Amino acid sequence: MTSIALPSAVRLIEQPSGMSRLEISTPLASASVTLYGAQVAHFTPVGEDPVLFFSSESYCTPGKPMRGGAPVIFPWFGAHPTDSEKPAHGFARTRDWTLESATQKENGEVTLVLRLEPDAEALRLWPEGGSDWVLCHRIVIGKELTMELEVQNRGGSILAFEDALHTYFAISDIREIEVRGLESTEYLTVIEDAPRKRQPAEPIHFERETDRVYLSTAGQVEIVDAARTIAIRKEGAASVIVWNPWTEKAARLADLGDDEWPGMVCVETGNVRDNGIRLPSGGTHRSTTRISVQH
Ligand code: TA6
Repeated sequence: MTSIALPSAVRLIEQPSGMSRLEISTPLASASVTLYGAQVAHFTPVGEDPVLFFSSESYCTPGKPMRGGAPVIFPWFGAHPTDSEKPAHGFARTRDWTLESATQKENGEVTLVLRLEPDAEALRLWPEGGSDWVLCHRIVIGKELTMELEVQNRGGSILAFEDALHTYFAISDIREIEVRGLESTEYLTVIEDAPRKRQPAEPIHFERETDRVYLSTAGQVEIVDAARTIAIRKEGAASVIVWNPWTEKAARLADLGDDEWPGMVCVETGNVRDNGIRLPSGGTHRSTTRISVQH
């Protein structure tokens, strides 16, 4: 599955199902990254509870997305804009990526770089993307988790895409937490009384299914839970998507346990809808998210 020399902190666990993953264990944190989808499935700093949620009912078979960790969304967010037959949230999360490098620093920090390049299937699903793009996911596992998506446009025309990290966070109870940092920010939604609204000048509290795309926001976002605060900082990611399915939608999701929805919240970072990217020929776009735990 890979010919890359792995540092001692990184082990390749090959699965007959094709869902090989890298297990990382250092004095700073442990983590698990699947080559399928280049997805950070688990991240736990030493001395902390797991930071990411991963559904016990998640699919773990090629061709199906995994429900948990930080799925990589590219080149479109949500349903395909014109063809409902195409996979929701694009195809990056259901493709095998190539491990380009795995390195470890003296302080224990591990950096992985995974790469996705166009193939026939990608061209079939996304003809407008052509064959001249490269998507890299650089993952740094330390006391913090850093995930950086880099898109290179090696073609001769503008490359238009959306990208996101659809990160699932482990929380005590969605009804008890609040999300700060999006006060007074405009958001899009398809499940409220208007498609375009504005967050009041107060944190987000959760009392029902919540599915919001916050636009053009640069600041830090925080998930404030009783026992800890999870801080999410970002650069090159103008959108923040906040989602919890609540009872009825959770019951419709075969890959989410009916009783799991209170223990998760998605706070996703990327560039979607009004914030979609139009990358000029020869250009590179980087979207970086840093996740840390504070007490
Ligand atoms: O996170 C926002 C969202 O687009 C929700 O509408 C919901 O569909 C969620 O993503 C999960 O999507 P998935 O395709 O992973 O089931």
